[in-house]
Amino acid sequence: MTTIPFPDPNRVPPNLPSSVQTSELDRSIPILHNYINGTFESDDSTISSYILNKNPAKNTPLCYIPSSGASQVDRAVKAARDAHRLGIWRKYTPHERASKLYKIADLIEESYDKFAKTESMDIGKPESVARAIDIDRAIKNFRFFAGAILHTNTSHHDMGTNVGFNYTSRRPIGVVGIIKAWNLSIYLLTWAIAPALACGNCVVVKASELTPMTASLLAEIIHKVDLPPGTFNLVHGYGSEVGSSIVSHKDVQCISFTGGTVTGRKVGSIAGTMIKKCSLELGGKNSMIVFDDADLDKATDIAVRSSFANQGQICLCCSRILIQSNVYDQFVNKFIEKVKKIKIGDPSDKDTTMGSLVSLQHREKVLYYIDLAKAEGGKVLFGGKIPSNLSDELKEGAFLEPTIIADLAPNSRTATEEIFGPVVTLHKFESDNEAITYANMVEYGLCASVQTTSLHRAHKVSEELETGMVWVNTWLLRDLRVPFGGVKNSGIGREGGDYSLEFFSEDKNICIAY
Ligand code: TXE
Repeated sequence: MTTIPFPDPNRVPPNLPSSVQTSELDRSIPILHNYINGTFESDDSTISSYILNKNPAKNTPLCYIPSSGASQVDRAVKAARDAHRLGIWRKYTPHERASKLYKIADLIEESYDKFAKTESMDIGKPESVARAIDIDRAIKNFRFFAGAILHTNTSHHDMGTNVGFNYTSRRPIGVVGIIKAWNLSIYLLTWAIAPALACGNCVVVKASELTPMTASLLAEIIHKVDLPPGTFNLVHGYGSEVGSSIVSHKDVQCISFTGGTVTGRKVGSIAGTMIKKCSLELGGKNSMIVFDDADLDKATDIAVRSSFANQGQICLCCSRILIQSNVYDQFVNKFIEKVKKIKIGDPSDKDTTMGSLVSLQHREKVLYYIDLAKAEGGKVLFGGKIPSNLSDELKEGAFLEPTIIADLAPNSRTATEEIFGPVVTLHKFESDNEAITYANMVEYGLCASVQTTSLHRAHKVSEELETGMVWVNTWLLRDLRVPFGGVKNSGIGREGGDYSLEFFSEDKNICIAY
């Protein structure tokens, strides 16, 4: 089994927030509580320590979350299991469930500003990005799947008269564990919570300990719409405690996970051993291929977004740009000119287009890779440093310049390992086949972006790429009905549209003899 190499552990600390004993809490900092069986557990005396969640742009305290463990998870799973057995939620008609999901979407929309500000502070992304992407999509996720269950259908197979016929009975699975990463917190959480609830399941949810806040805002909204107690449960804590307890709990029948491939392997191995349904949306090392017939103005606009959106912390970011050699210089000059216009600053400032990374530890990981790139012969054409002109308020933040590195071998570690930050490597290629070979030479296979004005080339190259998704002359243009997911070390399974409804359900074939 190929291992995913990781930076030098002596140089790069784990990407985890610190915790304090209950007795040492700073009572001026708010506490976000677990939400179990319809109750915010503000009096859980069994919690012995709390995780301190910080604003990564200012390195200032935002809130505490309970460092929960197996006992809190067990209570949450029991609540979900009992609720499912009682059957109030799963016996709602699709219309009744849809109306609750539409109500959740409406209440998120009513608190749009609060969600956007909170997500921005929690992750470090510009508030304008949280507003345009994350919160907009959270609302759309609930509305999309509320509508989906009103229009979906299941199959019927007729064996001919006097023989028999079959119908597919689609039912909820039961208790679903939803564990998501920090980079697009409420966006990823709602992408699984909405369909799981729409299909009649009960859920036990864990947000990343790095970005817990909008998950708690969602719990407040779900409490307001009055879902049957136990239908939705939120347990905060470290992944190694709460996440692993959810995955390994005997009464959790299905797991929807988004995160790193290293952790995804752990989750998948436990789910496999326990025969649980499991969807793994993992890491990526995606390529953008720029052919000589591409519109270079458009291609460089797309490259700025696909390289540096969310500070490069999106599994779909294209961190390797493969450029046909006869347009290489033109592309690079245009690309750098546009990257120079990126404005690093206070995420709450409306003019900011690049915020901070999610944590100082994660920035250390990205800086490690920039040093590795230099050691592997790379040349930093732009960026590569901690910005020197930050205000006093931002000096402690996890900021990093957008970084462009050239002259690395396409099979170098820097060009094949997931960095998950604002770093792109540039590589020349001669022929179409060489571009495809370079694009496919990584262990990941999430997505790719192909820039060409030749339809033939677009079809041919897209078919040859070992990825779950390809965008041609665009990037991250999303239709929620399409299959979303990767191949190789980017994960297993597809979510989106009917793929999600099928994943979060159990289909039973019932055959009736005439
Ligand atoms: O993910 P983790 P992290 C990549 C990116 C990043 C790396 C690690 O390279 O640097 O993954 O990121 C929970 N059992 N992506 O640290 O550790 C954890 O609490 C069960 C790509 O965020 O995988 C969190 O809620 N759960 C990715 C979630 O898993 C566990 C987006 C993800 O944590 C657990 C983010 C365990 N043993 C990072 N350990 C993408 N594909 O979008 C942790 N968790």
